[in-house]
Amino acid sequence: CSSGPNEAASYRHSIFHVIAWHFGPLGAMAKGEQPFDQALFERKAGILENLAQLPWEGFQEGTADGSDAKPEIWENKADFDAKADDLMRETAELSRLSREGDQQAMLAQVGQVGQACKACHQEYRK
Ligand code: ASC
Repeated sequence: CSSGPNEAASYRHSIFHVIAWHFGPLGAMAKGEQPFDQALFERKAGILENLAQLPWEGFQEGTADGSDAKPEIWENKADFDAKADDLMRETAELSRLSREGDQQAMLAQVGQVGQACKACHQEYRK
């Protein structure tokens, strides 16, 4: 797998791509664009809980070039890290709720995860 000069950026971008792949159907279920499927939801929520832990080690100093990452990430690292924690916490909650099987709570939590994605993108993605 070739990754170009900025391997850290390629790494984290790949993870976010896989996260978006698994989040897509859950977002569609939450919007009523796809029928609710407990088994699928539970499987993807578990995957997302694990995936959410992976991108952050790719945000090394000096790896903004040629990526969508804004330099502000490294100027506000504590805030960025807090937003990373938010995604990890919200996806862990999604996974926990999926094992309880309360459909309404699960679909509401999809919104919380989406908010965690969005909050970071607004400030730190070009
Ligand atoms: C997605 C996706 C995001 C988030 C965000 C939620 O499906 O790719 O970045 O949801 O749009 O607001």
